[in-house]
Amino acid sequence: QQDSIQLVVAAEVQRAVGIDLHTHLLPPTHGPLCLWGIDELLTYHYLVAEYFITAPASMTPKLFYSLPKQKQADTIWKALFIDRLPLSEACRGIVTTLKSLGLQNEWERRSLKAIRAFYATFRNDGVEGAERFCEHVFANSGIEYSIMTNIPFDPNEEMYWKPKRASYSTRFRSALRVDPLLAGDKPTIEAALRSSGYDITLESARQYLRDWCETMKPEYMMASTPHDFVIPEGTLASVSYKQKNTVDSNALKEPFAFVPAVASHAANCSPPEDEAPSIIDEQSDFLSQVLMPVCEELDLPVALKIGAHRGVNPGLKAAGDGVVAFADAGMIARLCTRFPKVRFLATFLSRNNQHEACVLASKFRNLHLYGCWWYCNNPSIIREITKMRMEFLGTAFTAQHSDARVVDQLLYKWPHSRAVIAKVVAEEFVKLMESGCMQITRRQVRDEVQNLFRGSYEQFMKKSLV
Ligand code: RAT
Ligand code: ZN
Repeated sequence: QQDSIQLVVAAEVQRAVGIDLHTHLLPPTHGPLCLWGIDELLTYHYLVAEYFITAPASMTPKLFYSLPKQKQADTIWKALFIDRLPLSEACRGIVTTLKSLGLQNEWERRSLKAIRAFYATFRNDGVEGAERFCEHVFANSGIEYSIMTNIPFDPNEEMYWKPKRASYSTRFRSALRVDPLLAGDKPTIEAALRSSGYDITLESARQYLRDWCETMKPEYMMASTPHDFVIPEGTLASVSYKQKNTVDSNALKEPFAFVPAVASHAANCSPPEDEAPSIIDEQSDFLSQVLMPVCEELDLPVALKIGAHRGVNPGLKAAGDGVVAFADAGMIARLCTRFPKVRFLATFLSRNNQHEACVLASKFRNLHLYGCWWYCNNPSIIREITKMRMEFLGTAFTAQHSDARVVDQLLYKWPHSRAVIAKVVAEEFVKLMESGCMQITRRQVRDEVQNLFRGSYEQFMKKSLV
């Protein structure tokens, strides 16, 4: 019976049609912002970072980035796929993707030329070809739709939304990314308000968000918190951005110069809301005075990605982001308590935060855990995190999101994750059966699996918090 439960779980995980809760994918109608194809795959920032581990000293990041994209791809192909075996997770992903596209022979021959020729058959048909390719990828990865990362503060993206929102494929839904609000990045916020003709006041900042929500119709707001993001205990009204005001900024360029979250920073917090100035100034607290009120008003959740330290090796650009910062997970508890009507989706970058995250998710009905993010998106860590979450939460969490930047990546990130998740789920079912729950139906297996791939998220999004 244990063998058969394993087979049933594997089959159900395989057939589950999921929602990809966080990606950086944009629809083909966003023109060059929709990334797909072998050159984009090979220049994915995970592979750029891996390439530089063994790159010759003569190849500096500056030189690398000055090359045309195809040359960058050629360089990585030779170093990571011809001179070595593609053993890392990101490298193996390319092999899985090529196989899934029917390019096994081309891969075996290491013929980048033949692989490019395959993609050209789509590319030659312009947006239509891109749509066709996307459709193929979504259908084959078992994903109904992916949630984008839409950044209003990015002028490159703005043109696809304004003056008139372009209609785009239903395979994509929006999430409005608001990192500058959590980072207290006053210059960026002011510049965005100014360039769109808003006054520099807190009410205008709220209106700016409302207007973008009206345009993008996001499923949720989202942000990755700065690595030293703190909400001091006891001062729930406000957030402190330590590095901005109190820490020598040079110290923060050092990879390990993390500043511990200490309550003394409460001194930097904004005054309570009733005394809050309406003009944006150094004391403005964009989280409690702008983001949270708009989320409450529009009943929009906030998805937080917690624990990334950006620009650790700035020369590598996106590939240089992200020493994993152990975060103050208590700040999630403080947010959930202070804003009980706001739904929080959360995922942590540090493996060390995962246990605390599970405990917190069992304490707050307005908190939902999702995905194994970025440096946690490796089979061994997905396994560990998923198991831990199931032991704490049953299936009341979302097992995975892809974080894909290139459409084709759905063809490897999802199968790789499904393989691990299926094993973990089967193990948990076997444990349950061994404890005496012998009558488990296929329907029950299907429902529980479905929860992990979309159901729990959908229930969380619908549940009433008032
Ligand atoms: O995984 C990634 O691609 C990272 O670079 C980040 O984009 C991260 O996922 C994020 O959304 O901040
Ligand atoms: Zn991301």
